[in-house]
Amino acid sequence: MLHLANIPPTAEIQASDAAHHLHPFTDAKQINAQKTRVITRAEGVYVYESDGTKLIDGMAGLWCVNVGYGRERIAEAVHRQMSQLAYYNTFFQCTHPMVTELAEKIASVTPGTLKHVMFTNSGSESNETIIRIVRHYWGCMGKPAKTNIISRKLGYHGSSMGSASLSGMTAMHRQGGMPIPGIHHIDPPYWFGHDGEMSLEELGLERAKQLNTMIDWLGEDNVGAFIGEPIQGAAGVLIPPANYWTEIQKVCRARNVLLIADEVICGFGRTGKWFGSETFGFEPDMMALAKGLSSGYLPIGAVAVADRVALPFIEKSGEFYHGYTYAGHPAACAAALENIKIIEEEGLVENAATGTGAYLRKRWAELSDHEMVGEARSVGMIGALELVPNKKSRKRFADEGKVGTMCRNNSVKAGLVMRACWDRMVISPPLNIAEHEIDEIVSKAKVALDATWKQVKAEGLV
Ligand code: PXG
Repeated sequence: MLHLANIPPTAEIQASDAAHHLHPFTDAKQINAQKTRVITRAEGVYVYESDGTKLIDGMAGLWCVNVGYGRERIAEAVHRQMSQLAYYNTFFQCTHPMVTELAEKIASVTPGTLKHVMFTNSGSESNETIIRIVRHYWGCMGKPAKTNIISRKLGYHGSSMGSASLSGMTAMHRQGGMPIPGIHHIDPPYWFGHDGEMSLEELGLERAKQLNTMIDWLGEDNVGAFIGEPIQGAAGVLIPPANYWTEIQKVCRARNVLLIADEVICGFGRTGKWFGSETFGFEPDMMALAKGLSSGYLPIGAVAVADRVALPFIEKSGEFYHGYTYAGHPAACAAALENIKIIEEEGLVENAATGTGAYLRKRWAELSDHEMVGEARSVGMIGALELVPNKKSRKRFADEGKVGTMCRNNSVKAGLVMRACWDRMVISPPLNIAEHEIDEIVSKAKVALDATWKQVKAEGLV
């Protein structure tokens, strides 16, 4: 294994970080006062801090390191590619072997007729590209008013103006002119969080009905697309009722509205099939991809487009005035190709479904016995715990997010990276995790839950 020499002392890194580095989704004043944790290396499912602290990474980085850390063969593939062709663009009648090979590979692993791929550098850019394609597509089809796009509250689609507008996070919208015109949000299919007494199936039907009502309200000729994550990750792993996506698909097809799956988290095996839309039985017209596409080894994203959209679009679009300098970057494509080879060779998709994924789901479900856990849910290798003051009801803690943050801090103290989405604790580990490592996640999660419950009671939060 390679070791990087000359890492400066931790205090020096933290001081430099505070002085010069503005972090994403962070209160800078608060973090500078607290000091950052410095991660210096990672191997398998473990990350290491500068002081040697070892953490088991229940989050695969940020929902992305599907093949685990330390894959020398990805580093070697990138090195080979950079030595041969470090960069060239794919504008102006040019292409290169890596980008065509990756486009063909994506077309082969995606279901149905998603045979056409436009490259980006992130999930945000993939969704930004989707907004551009939807609007130009309908313009080309002689329906230029179909500019409106419907998404869900609590959805997360990225942080650029368009993708943050698609996102249903009101705190983001409040920070500056969002959503942009033409984006509308309906309620998410979040059973545990809904205030009423609907069954799962009733909730699935009701949410699809909401989509239909929104289309009625906007007018069918003004609605271009509906977009959603198969499982809403950043909201706290909201797993929809089994009938939800098929009902949504019925509405989209009946109303001539494109159906778009944001597969940035769910794609590349996370849910036990290659794509979350396969797990939930629907056929999107477009997919947003990123994260697991390269397991985060290099930044790359993509939009996969089905024949029924791509073929008429290609025929009628003329020049599509959209694209990024680094789209289809040769080194990022090399990383993605090697990553997909690993997923295939090691059977990581099947592993998430029936191998260690099945073990993870069994062990994760045991956590529902804990006094503070209202629900322990999971699919494939993604899961969540609902933290509640009284497990007999779905009622929340008064100050939403406070207890989740406590639990997150206790979890890191116990040696486990588990993320808090408000009061929902989530995991999304590398897909090659071993059973004994799952045992470690579950036992450390229990330690964190116990410590948090004690604190909650001591502070009178129940
Ligand atoms: N779509 C989905 C479904 C995502 O989860 C994006 C798009 C945007 O991808 P980029 O590559 O532009 O970040 C994401 C990203 C969190 C968290 O706090 C989640 C994401 C990003 C940052 C933080 O859980 N997901």
